[in-house]
Amino acid sequence: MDAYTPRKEHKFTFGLWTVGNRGRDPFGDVVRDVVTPIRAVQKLSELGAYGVNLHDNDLVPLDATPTERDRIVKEFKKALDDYGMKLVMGTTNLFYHPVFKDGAFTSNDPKVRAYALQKSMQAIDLAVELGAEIYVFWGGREGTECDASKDPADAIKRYRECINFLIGYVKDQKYSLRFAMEPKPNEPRGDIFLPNVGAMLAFIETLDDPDMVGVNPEVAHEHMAGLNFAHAVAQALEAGKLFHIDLNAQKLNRFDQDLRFGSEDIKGAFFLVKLLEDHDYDGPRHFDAHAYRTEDEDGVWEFARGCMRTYLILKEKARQFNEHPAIQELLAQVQPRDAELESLMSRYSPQNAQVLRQKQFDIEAMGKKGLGYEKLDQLVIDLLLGVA
Ligand code: GLT
Ligand code: MN
Ligand code: MN
Repeated sequence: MDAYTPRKEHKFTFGLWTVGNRGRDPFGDVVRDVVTPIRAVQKLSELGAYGVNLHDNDLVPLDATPTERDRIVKEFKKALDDYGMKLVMGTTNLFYHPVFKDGAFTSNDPKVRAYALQKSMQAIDLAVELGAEIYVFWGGREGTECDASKDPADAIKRYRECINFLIGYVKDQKYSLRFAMEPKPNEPRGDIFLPNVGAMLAFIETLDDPDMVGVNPEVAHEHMAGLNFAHAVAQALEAGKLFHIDLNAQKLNRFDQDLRFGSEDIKGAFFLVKLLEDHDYDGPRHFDAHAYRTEDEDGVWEFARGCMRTYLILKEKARQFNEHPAIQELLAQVQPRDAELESLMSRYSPQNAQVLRQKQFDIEAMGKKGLGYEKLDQLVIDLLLGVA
């Protein structure tokens, strides 16, 4: 036990598929044994996690009979209770079976879209039965390689129709469930529709009940698109749309690596944690990542421990940043206040416009002033490297 030991109140969660990842990749087979859902719940609880997340088929095999389904669900519920764990988020696997090879909600084939809706309704029932309050949609197969095959505007319309249908279903069932949509630019498709947080936020506003739907941004996915993840998350937070978050790490311009949180781009990870903590984000912190393929089961638990530990170390660093005298002094200098100008700009009025027009600005002096960001950034580096 030290200051960086995770506790339930930190709201750390893991998908069953994350610690259950067996290391299969396009070039090689599985390298480690199955971690059953019950084992995952038990071990993650021991490590200090708050809960788990699942796809329908992470728990209930696609070909399970209704009796088998009920038995599996009962045993899983018992494990959650026994180990004081929550089922926080549910989602549908709409990408693994060959039926989804050209998309689920955006497939050209109405039969595939209808099956995707049927599967989603069942998966929603399962998630709600287990206590989930958040439901994620990751459209992994919603895209194309062959752009001749479908009109992308039609694809968006179909996507909207399906999400609206499920909004209707949830309301009709009186479930207390919010949706979180997860963007990704590519992989497994050549290109995926609604590829980043900004695109997703715009799409959400066109739905039947935008208030019920937010985003589930993932570090690796925005990085694959070459974007600044903290900026994407900030936009979602500021819009009240950060319903869930997938934390991991990723080298730029690579395949979706889903590395241990904070294992790459430590500065980016720091500013992300600082953002979440400064803004009192109180949703779950989900680690959507997996252990290196070199690892056995012990390595999987080291991976899980590492994700949570790094988050807590960065949280402490964020606290130190906010109290660091030299950093705060520099920030005060570069973030000046001007009550008169701020009030003038806060709202348009003909009077404000008139006053603003008359203002004199010494733009030569303003342009010449150095901002001290080299010093500021180095102070952050010193802090992160433990010498501040
Ligand atoms: C899959 C994907 C993740 C999604 C999961 C939810 S499944 O592992 O890579 O980013 O969050 O469907
Ligand atoms: Mn994810
Ligand atoms: Mn990923």
